[in-house]
Amino acid sequence: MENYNEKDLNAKVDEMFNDFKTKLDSTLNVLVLGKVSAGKSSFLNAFFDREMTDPLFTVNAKSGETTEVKFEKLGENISIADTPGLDDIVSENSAETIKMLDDGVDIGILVLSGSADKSQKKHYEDLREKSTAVFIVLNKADTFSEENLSGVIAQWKDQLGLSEEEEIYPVVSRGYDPKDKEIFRGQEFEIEVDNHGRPKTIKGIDTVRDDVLVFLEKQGKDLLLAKELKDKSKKALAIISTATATAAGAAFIPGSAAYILGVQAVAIGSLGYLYTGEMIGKANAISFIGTFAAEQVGMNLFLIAKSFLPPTGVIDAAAAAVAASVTAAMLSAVNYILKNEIGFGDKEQMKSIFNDIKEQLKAETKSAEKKELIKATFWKVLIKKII
Ligand SMILES: Nc1nc2c(ncn2[C@@H]2O[C@H](COP(=O)(O)OP(=O)(O)OP(=O)(O)O)[C@@H](O)[C@H]2O)c(=O)[nH]1
Ligand SMILES: [Mg+2]
Repeated sequence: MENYNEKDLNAKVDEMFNDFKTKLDSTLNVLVLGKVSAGKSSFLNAFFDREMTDPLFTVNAKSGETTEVKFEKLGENISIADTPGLDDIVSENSAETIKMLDDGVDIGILVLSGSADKSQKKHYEDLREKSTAVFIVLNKADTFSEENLSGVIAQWKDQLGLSEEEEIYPVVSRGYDPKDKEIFRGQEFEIEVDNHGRPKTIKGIDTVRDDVLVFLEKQGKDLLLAKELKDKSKKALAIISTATATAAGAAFIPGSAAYILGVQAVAIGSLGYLYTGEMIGKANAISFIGTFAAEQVGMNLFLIAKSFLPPTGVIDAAAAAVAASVTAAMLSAVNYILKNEIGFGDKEQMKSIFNDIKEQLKAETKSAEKKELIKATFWKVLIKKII
């Protein structure tokens, strides 16, 4: 056993957990520009995973030209401005949106529709200037045939002066206009919804959102968006497999017990925030780790670390597999409890879920090599089967 002491372990875990909390205290500012009726409000509803009957932005409220700036907050941290153009923000003196521009826009989204025209270049340049990252979508992709779509995108790239590699995402955000109906053989039908209440007409939004999430992860802001999504499973799986691979990698480095505990505590905090939108306290996160990893409830960090981390000098792939399996099992158990809204009250139940998962993982990773164990993709495949 390495020379840890309780004080050092606590200090390291504190530091990592506080860093994580600070990141979540930040804000996410999203600014959307695009011409009238391009589908900006529809796109935002789809992007933020809204139910058809509960849109964030009203779609097609009135016919004719509307140049109003709309501003919405999602929870404490997310601000969204839905605007026809920056000139309108200034002329309307939209205080909240002006503040957003001063604070800094994280994500600028240009919503295009129809065939390419030069008029959107100004919007694109405004977004470039104001936002950390710009994403461009071609909405109403359903109004083009498959064959024409790539040509239209190429023309838009040309008009906006984009390079070949810069992406324009074709999307369909239709479904939030209360008057909109499906027409089949001349008859009108209501638009159908999926099991989360989202219109089934939506297409391509996940691809844009995944890329936005990849960008936000680098800024430490991905959870702010991910917690808004109806389907948490993709992000939950990413949190669990990344933390597990990190724990496996760290297990090869002597003196990393505190770091591994910190990784586990932060991952528990992340899962809690993803599902509930609230922060789990550090003490709670540690107590979960104790529940899972230690023989008895209420062990201190030192004993917890000792119970699953290998002694110095014999850190081999098998020992790392144990540290990783414990990490994967505890996070999968936390995920199970959050997903099924069971509550963390029943410690015996938590332990039993944990032990079942740990045994499965141990069996599956017995002969895995070091280079596999430290890969998040390796764990993703295994954990996906379990959670
Ligand atoms: N066919 C099709 N129609 C869409 C799509 N997205 C939105 N629409 C429709 O286009 C119309 C305008 O959509 P909005 O979301 O209100 O557009 P907007 O850009 O917010 O419009 P303003 O706020 O008035 O500038 C509505 O009838 C939508 O249902 C799409 O992907 N395909
Ligand atoms: Mg609108």
